[in-house]
Amino acid sequence: MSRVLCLVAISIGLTICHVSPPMVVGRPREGLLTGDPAEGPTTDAKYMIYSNITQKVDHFSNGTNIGVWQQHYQYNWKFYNKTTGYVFLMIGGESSINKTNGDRWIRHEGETMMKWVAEFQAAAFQVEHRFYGSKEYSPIGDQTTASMKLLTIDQALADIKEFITQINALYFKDDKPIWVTFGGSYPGSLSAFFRETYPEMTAGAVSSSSAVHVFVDYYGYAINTEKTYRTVSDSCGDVIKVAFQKLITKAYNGSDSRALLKQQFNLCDSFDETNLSKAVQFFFQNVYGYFQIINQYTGDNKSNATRSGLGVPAACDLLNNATIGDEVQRVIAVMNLYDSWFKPSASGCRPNNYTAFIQAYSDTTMPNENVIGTRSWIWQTCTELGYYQTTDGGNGGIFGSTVPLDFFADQCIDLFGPEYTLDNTFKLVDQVRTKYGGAGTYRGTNVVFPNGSFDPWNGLGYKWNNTNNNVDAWLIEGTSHCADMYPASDSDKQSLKDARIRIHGHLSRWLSDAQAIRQHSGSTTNFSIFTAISIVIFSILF
Ligand SMILES: *[C@@H]1O[C@H](CO)[C@@H](O)[C@H](O)[C@H]1NC(C)=O
Ligand SMILES: *[C@@H]1O[C@H](CO)[C@@H](O)[C@H](O)[C@H]1NC(C)=O
Ligand SMILES: *[C@@H]1O[C@H](CO)[C@@H](O)[C@H](O)[C@H]1NC(C)=O
Ligand SMILES: *[C@@H]1O[C@H](CO)[C@@H](O)[C@H](O)[C@H]1NC(C)=O
Ligand SMILES: *[C@@H]1O[C@H](CO)[C@@H](O)[C@H](O)[C@H]1NC(C)=O
Ligand SMILES: *[C@@H]1O[C@H](CO)[C@@H](O)[C@H](O)[C@H]1NC(C)=O
Ligand SMILES: *[C@@H]1O[C@H](CO)[C@@H](O)[C@H](O)[C@H]1NC(C)=O
Ligand SMILES: *[C@@H]1O[C@H](CO)[C@@H](O)[C@H](O)[C@H]1NC(C)=O
Ligand SMILES: *[C@@H]1O[C@H](CO)[C@@H](O)[C@H](O)[C@H]1NC(C)=O
Ligand SMILES: *[C@@H]1O[C@H](CO)[C@@H](O)[C@H](O)[C@H]1NC(C)=O
Ligand SMILES: *[C@@H]1O[C@H](CO)[C@@H](O)[C@H](O)[C@H]1NC(C)=O
Ligand SMILES: CC(=O)N[C@H]1CO[C@H](CO)[C@@H](O)[C@@H]1O
Repeated sequence: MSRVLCLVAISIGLTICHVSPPMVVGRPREGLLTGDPAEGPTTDAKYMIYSNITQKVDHFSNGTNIGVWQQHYQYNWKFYNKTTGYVFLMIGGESSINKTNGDRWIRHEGETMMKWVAEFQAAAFQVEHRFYGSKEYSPIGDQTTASMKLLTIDQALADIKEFITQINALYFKDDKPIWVTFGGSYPGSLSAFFRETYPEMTAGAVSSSSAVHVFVDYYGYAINTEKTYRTVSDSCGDVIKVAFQKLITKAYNGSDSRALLKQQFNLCDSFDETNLSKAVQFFFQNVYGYFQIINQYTGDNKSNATRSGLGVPAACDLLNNATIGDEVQRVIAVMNLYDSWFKPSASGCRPNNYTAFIQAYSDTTMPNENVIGTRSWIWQTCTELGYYQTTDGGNGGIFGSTVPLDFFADQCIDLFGPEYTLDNTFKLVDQVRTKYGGAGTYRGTNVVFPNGSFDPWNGLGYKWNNTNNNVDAWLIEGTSHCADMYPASDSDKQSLKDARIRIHGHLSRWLSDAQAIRQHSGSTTNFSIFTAISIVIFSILF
């Protein structure tokens, strides 16, 4: 995908591929919905609807002058059976749904949700997240700081509520539909938060690899990344550690030494000698980014790259191979392996200019998907999510103390203005954690939280079962980020096969429970499961 994106970008005269590392605050440069065409059948176009609904720009303002915007959605009605009335919604987020294979979650019949769509004869929808679609499908049409204030979790959840309401009126007027939401990563958190906030709208929620415990200084990501590499091969972790120590020495050993690094790492830009500490932070963040992204998708078989072996074991084979050269050269070999799949720029050089990075993502005109998605994602991390992948776990870590909290704090100020301080981020992220309960006091019911043991995000995952609330959370041994969402294959680990069976078990229980209520609810057009459940509980108790 990134190869395609880079070519498109170049052909329209952009140099964006020169500025952006492979990962920006834990989000792949291309967002979550990248990947090759899934294997298996694709729903015929005649069953697909690509359209939009009118949404309020601001759901929480009572002003008379409230604008509207068009929210894009995709609908696959091939399997829908109105007798049972099931509707599954894949929640969008982190990128546009309107790109090559952006509709894969509701069109590729091998994707796990689609298997269940076919089995339960459900309608399948995907809805775009505000501020991730193109200019014409965005609340304001720009991404100035003033406009971005409308990019909040609360607004996104209210969009989903409004979406379901309008879709019911549009397609399911007399069907009394039963909705279930799905999502992975940040949209997985939305799936869980939606269940908590508007329980009357759905029967349950699947929340895959969701970091619901929003947190500012998530140095646990680096600790977990180290753990994955060491689990695969302890010596491989040691090699990374030696390499990073050598690199730290070289980076501070004068401009000649840095010029050598530029050459050795095939960097597009020289280190900025006028702001050395920032330049060195940026360099390390980018090198660390390769180890993050290789870990985050290791063994998930979601794309040609991972299916062909791009992952931690392959990286460790290189790192443990002294024939390649010293530890630093082996780190470069790992970066080359990644870049052989996802080219960092047209000429193949690696971005190394923080100023250019900031300049590119300061563009508020929504010129292309890369700028839109990256700017919105960084905004969300600065204001509500945190997720800063620092190396603040201490000097003992294999990545050293190379990426401090300052790096991310400066980024918020540099992109959004002086009021977006670290204090502000702490305050806002705390508010979100308190409001939705984080990993400790989540209040939703009928939710599953699968998380991967190799997924560096899992430290922020929901951690406890809550049988009273029918919340089930567990760790899938040996898988990484969102592995349960991708097409099943015979070669999948048993733990992953079991995880899908377990999610399926919950899903089918939510549906049959809701169905029982639906059958009893007479001719109510505005069917509310919550109200109906209360009635049933009431009638059981009395
Ligand atoms: C969707 O939005 C586009 C762009 O704003 C608009 O031209 C089109 O009429 C909308 N379609 C629907 C079905 O509302
Ligand atoms: C808008 O009106 C609702 C209901 O009347 C009220 O709860 C809410 O506080 C008002 N919001 C603002 C921003 O005034
Ligand atoms: C729709 O669902 C009903 C109830 O489960 C079933 O009897 C019917 O056969 C289904 N229709 C189709 C076309 O499968
Ligand atoms: C989707 O993308 C295509 C091509 O980039 C564009 O022509 C179309 O208007 C977009 N549609 C929506 C709904 O964003
Ligand atoms: C530090 O720089 C000096 C002078 O350029 C060079 O001789 C030396 O090898 C460098 N040390 C390291 C560890 O790169
Ligand atoms: C270096 O960059 C940071 C972040 O952009 C900025 O806050 C700082 O003032 C810069 N330092 C110098 C010396 O330019
Ligand atoms: C991925 O692999 C499939 C089949 O092996 C091939 O058809 C497709 O072109 C590949 N995609 C890319 C982007 O390399
Ligand atoms: C180690 O690297 C060398 C040089 O690239 C290669 O020829 C050799 O096959 C590798 N050894 C292993 C065990 O991968
Ligand atoms: C970094 O990019 C900025 C903006 O494009 C440019 O002015 C500056 O010369 C670049 N710095 C280096 C060291 O290449
Ligand atoms: C939740 O309960 C299941 C068994 O029902 C167990 O397998 C799982 O590990 C538990 N999860 C946690 C986080 O305790
Ligand atoms: C991915 O596929 C390989 C080989 O086909 C298999 O060994 C591995 O277990 C699969 N990964 C997962 C997470 O199931
Ligand atoms: C529900 C669950 O098992 N969550 C786990 C996710 O991964 C972290 C780190 O391995 C565990 O601490 C959580 O308990």
